[in-house]
Amino acid sequence: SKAYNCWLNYENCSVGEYQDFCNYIKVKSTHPIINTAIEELKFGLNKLMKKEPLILNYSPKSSYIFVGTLEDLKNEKLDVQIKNEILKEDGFAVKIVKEGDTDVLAIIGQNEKGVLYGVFYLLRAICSGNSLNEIEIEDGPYNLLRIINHWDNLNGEIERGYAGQSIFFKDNKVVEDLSRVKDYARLLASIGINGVVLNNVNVHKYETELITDKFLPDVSRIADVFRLYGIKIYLSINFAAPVEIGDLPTADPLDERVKKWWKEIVENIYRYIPDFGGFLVKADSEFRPGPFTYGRNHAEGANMLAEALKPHGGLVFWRAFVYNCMVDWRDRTQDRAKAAYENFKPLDGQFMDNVVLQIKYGPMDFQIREPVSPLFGAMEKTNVALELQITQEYTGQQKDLCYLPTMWKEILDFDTYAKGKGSTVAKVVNGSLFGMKYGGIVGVSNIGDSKSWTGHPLAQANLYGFGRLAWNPLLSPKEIAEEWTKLTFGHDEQVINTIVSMLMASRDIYEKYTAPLGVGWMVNPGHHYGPNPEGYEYSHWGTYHYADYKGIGVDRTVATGTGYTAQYKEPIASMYENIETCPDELLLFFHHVPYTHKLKSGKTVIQHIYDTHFEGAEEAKGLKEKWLTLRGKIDEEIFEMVLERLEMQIKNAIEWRDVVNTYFYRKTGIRDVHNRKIYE
Ligand code: BDP
Repeated sequence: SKAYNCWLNYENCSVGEYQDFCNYIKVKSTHPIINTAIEELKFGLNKLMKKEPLILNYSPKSSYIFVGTLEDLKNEKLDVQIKNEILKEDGFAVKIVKEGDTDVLAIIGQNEKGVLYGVFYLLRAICSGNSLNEIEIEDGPYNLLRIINHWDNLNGEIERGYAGQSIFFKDNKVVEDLSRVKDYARLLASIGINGVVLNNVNVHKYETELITDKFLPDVSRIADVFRLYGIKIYLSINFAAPVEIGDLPTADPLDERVKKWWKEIVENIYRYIPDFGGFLVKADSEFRPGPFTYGRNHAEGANMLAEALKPHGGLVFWRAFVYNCMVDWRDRTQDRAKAAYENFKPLDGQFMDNVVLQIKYGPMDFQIREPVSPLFGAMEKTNVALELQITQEYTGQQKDLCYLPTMWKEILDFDTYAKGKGSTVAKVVNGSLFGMKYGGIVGVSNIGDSKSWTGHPLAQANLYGFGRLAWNPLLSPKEIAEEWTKLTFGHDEQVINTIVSMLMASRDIYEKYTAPLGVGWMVNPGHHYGPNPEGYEYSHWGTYHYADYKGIGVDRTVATGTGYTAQYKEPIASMYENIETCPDELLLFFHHVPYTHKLKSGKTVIQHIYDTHFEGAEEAKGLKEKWLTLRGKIDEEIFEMVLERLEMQIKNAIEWRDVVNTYFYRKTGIRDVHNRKIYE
């Protein structure tokens, strides 16, 4: 179905002025990834022209498309000038060049993956209606590592998954039929993804064995599928594996037996999967085991694994999501936001060069509004990667529309001032700011075995946008939304304008009807959907807002609070520390204020809460109104699927509005100045 084909449906468009080039494809290489590239080009052009191009290994008499690497080009007589800083790893060029008198559309990759990306670029350009004059490009990824994390369990469930069951695992086995995995690999390669972690960071009993002979033959089948699309696979591991599945009495990373155990495990993995990417590790976090158990630090833990992987070219993604999830809520000096920095800053410089510290974008946990983690400006001698959550755990669970590239772009553009002005997160995580070897962007997957992959068909835009921003963080969220909408729904102006405007407004709308002013949470504990203003207020997870009858917010200042603001560089530290300069949208993240505190907008905090909640719920209704104008203009199945979700969103938004407004009215006794109905 159309929902299944996502942005690769090649409908609603045609080859147009590209026609002359598209009858012949010349390729000499038989590299498996080039074969994939040819297969994709053939498939796409066939759909666009309703006719198969001919594949040749010689030059035809008329115009054609040349496909090959820079290396392949050496044997050709094409007159190609490549100016760019000779195409970064995985980069490509698409150009119209001459061979004698013949015009040739050349797709040239820095490597085979680059060729595949070039093919997808060409197909995207044709389907976006870009004219032949605009086709020329030399492009390379901004980030070396563009990775998707799956939180899939072997029993087929997906932790925080809102789009069905795993496409990899079922009944504690790898699925037999991997055709869906292949379709997934196509989608990912088309947006430049080059790595996938197959299993959940919470590695339970069965998953611990994924690294053993019991599962490796099947895991390697998955690797075989992804390999053809230039995607490496990685596995999440259990730090206590030597104890749990080995015979060792300890998992102490400095113990020789433990080192040897991991070395052998890793050697065995590479026997099955010669291009295995490496490990992802959640250690000493939310009851997962880690080096702390043995009195070791996280550099010692990570390096032990890195040493085992190094000879094979493997990486360790070590997560910075380490905090005490058993905080005493009565102790106001405790601050979960400080944990990642406190744990990892002192270790800067101690990690091996094949360790990548994977840092969630904010200091808490994927809220709709958080400041950017101060760790990004602080690790100057460590490879780092930015972790985003594509799956909408706290952002509407793929029932509510929430286009996330708008948020991600703010994060990537955030200036850490680590080396003066212009030290953006984008530059930190691609390694350029501090001259690091590895860097990149990681996203927790939002797909499952649902018909549309993502449950909410419009949530496909988040996966698409993730890949596009990981490739090029300089793109704007709006450009990406337009591109995605055209590829998915075609070129009808009204369709494009309507969907793009819905996507672009959606993050603000969601923020308006949920937790206000950066305070976060207020969700139902456990599953995290729907409002519950004190759901986590007296629990040990460390996610408090401290609302009482006088005020709300967390004082994280140095002057009177937890001192978190000091983890930022100047001038950011002072900007947050000072209530006058702290941005409204993060006020309650950094300050505890009375409800009558005036925001920069001129409104009091309490009135802002009322207003945004009334507005948010109305705007959620407005999304449905907009969508209804598209009836008959887009695929009916998708239309209905989205409509159903928009109705769920309206219900959710109304519930949030009423619960949050009532909660604050009761806390404060302060009336809404407009006297709207609040359920007292
Ligand atoms: C939280 C999720 C939990 C994950 C954890 C993590 O609620 O399911 O295991 O993050 O990232 O957001 O490890």
